[in-house]
Amino acid sequence: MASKRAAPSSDLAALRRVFDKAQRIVVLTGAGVSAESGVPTFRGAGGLWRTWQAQDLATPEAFERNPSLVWEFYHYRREVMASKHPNQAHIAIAECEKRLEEQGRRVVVITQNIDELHLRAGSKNIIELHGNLFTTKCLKCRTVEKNYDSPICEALRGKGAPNPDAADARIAIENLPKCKQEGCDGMTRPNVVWFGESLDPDVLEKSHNELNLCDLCLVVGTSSVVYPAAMFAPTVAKRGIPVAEFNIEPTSATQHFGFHFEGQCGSTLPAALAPTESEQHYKKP
Ligand code: BV8
Ligand code: ZN
Repeated sequence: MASKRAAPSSDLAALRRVFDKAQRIVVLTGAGVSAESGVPTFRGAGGLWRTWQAQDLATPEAFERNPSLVWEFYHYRREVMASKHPNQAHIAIAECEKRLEEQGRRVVVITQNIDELHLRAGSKNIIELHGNLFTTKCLKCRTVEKNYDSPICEALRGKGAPNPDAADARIAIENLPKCKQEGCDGMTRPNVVWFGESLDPDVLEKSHNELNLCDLCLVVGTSSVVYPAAMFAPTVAKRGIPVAEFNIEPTSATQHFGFHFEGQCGSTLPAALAPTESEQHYKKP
């Protein structure tokens, strides 16, 4: 019988003592960290676009079958971000990274999100596991391009409405977003990792390196159901490193962690990452 681990602690003072000593902190985030910014999560009520679950459209098969529909979905999510902003959780992580860097300590965000809110909050050490909503990949020359165009192409202007009765735009392939490389003109796709696609090996290697070196891991706003990200924090916990989960409810991974703080991470995370007693006395060399 596997040893049943004691229930996770919700003693913030105990976590803060661990945080005070930590030199290398990994913050693993999922859609829940952006929930209070108004960005719909995958599996919550907001996980629906028209009559689709996000994971029905975030696949190479869906793109193959109906690139116009998949581009409408990503176009909608890009346009939605114009009115969304980093919340107190993103800001607390970015401020903590900056403060601790001056003390020679490292904070790195490993995010499953593609919404760029950690970047916009000021985080510098960011690993995007599943790509980025504002980059495209050319199917012909494979170039990955940054792209903040709104709309990303004329044919998508005004398209992407999320309501179930909205008609699909049925855009011809030649009018979908194109590569901007000189003389290429190839068709592009969103540069995100779809279900059934492998993560970028460099991203995986960088992530494993940070996870192997960290002495504290925070897991924020993820249901821990999508692999391989779902294994990251439990693997750190198995190394005997403290792991603290921040979520509005327990998850399938909670049992692996020493700490679980229930609540909206826009409130619970800033309380956990605020300057500690000893930091007040830290003097820059
Ligand atoms: C892979 C980018 C190797 C796109 C995403 C069959 C065939 C092929 C693969 C598989 C298969 N079966 C299983 C797999 C593996 C699959 C997988 O894990 N599937 C799951 C569903 C079982 N994984 C993959 O395919 C990965 N690749 O394995 O490659 C391979 C290759 C070929 C064949 C086999 C293996 C690739 C996965 C990446 C998919 N892309 N995103 C896009 O965004 O459009 S995943 C997407 O969902 C997000 O990126 C995110 O990572 C993911 C999980 O969602 P969460 O972030 O956890 O969000 P969720 O809504 O679920 O939860 C939100 C949480 O926040 C909740 O817990 C909620 O309580 C909490 N919360 C809400 N509000 C708050 C809050 N917490 C705090 N405060 C709040 N205010
Ligand atoms: Zn190209």
